[in-house]
Amino acid sequence: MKLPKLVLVSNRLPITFTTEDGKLKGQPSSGGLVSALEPLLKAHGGIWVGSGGTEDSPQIRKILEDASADSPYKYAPLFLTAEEQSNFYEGFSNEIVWPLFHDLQSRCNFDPRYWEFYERVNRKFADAVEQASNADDLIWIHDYQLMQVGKTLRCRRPGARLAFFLHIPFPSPDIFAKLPWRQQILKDLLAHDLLGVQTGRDQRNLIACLRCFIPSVKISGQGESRLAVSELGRTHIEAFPISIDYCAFADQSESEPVLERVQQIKAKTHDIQITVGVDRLDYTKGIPERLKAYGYFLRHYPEFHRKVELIQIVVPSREGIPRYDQLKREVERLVTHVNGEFSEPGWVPINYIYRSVPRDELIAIYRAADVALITSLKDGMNLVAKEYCAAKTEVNGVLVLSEFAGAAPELRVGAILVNPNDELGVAAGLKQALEMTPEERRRRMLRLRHQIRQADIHTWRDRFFHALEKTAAAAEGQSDEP
Ligand code: GDG
Repeated sequence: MKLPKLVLVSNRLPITFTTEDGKLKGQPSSGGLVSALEPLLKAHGGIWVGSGGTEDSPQIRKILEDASADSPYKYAPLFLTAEEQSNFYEGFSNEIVWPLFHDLQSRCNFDPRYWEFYERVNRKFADAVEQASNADDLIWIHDYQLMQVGKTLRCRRPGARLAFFLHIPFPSPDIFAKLPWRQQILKDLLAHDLLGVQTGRDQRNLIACLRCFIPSVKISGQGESRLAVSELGRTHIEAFPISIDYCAFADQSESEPVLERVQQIKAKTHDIQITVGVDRLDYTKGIPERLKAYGYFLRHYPEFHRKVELIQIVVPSREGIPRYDQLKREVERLVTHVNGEFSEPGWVPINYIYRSVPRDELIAIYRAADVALITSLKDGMNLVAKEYCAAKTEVNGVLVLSEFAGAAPELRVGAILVNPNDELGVAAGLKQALEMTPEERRRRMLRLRHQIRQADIHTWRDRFFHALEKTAAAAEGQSDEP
């Protein structure tokens, strides 16, 4: 397939700036969006438009220029003011859209000032994209912070090729209805030629919302690919479950440094079964719920004392936002509580790591872990689930996965699915995993690995581009068939 020139747009560039010993440094950002898209842009080339933060400086520009020179793709940064960052990102994006789209509407703060800034910053992104791109480039906008960029670009360049992918879930009409700007956001999304969401659940919800709040829209097609036709144009709506670079994870898992590190970890844990949890610090990931369920498990199944350990990695995220600081304290309190209740000399049931660890270390922990315990309250996909399986090249290990993660429909073939709100159910799922025979572990892990291998990030990209080609062809023929 001939791939178009790509201009990828996301809120942040995949580089984060930190100051170490008084020296400014650029580091790879962590998080699902970057994990998924970075390998793709590396292989494909193109331009990545995104915010470089709130401090425009010659040093930051220089770091980005140098990084662009060494990389197969180029960075096109824009910079926000502190006020924009606070109202657009922390405010509209993370106090409204993020909780609402994860079905946690009681956490929303519908401040009208946030909306003004959301519109303003989305226009600013559109300006940056316009400057960085040519008329026939494919402009691929990502995620909930940038739902209005396409609309502005469409007004300026009616023939532009515009695609959008939403990394988080799309809520049902009952929940979406709470948004004061619900109709506007839906109309903005219809400015794109192709609208990608993670799962069939999200596609159904989005279509139901369009039907409820924009009654003039005509929806055709069935199943996977649907077409929305309105006075705003034609938009294909399809589910594209995002994935990982399976081979890269599997290869790295077999590498010398990772194998050595696994041996070190195992030497220290002897006959203890390791359970792992890896999450950005976020209330949607169900970390307190997991810790409570783990506490319940230890309380009710004392035969597992000194036989299990939970390695819980929490990556700092959205620091400075009060809800996130509160969550950090809650997680620390629960870790202390469980460890205080059950620790013995020589055994601490939770090994809590509050920082981002290097990728080799992360993969070594996946490889060493007998169980991965993922309890998201709701999740667009959850790449950790897929990464864990890809790293298990010895075809062992058990995945215990929230039924509310976007990954659940694909991975139900081999995972133990749990309801994260059901403390007893999660504890039972963990017990089942820890007691599972090696034969059953192998059988389930084979199916999981097969599923992830055949639907990896490259397949995801190809499916997306293929859908875009079909969209363009259908538009030429002006058929109402998706
Ligand atoms: C959003 C959606 C959707 C984590 N700790 C470390 C580390 N990570 C990497 C993991 C993984 C990524 O961060 C987390 O991805 P998730 O998918 O689990 O979650 P979000 O960041 O919330 O991502 C999500 C995703 O977008 C993609 O569409 O799946 O639903 O919320 O790749 O490996 N990486 C390193 N050290 C760590 O300590 N190196």
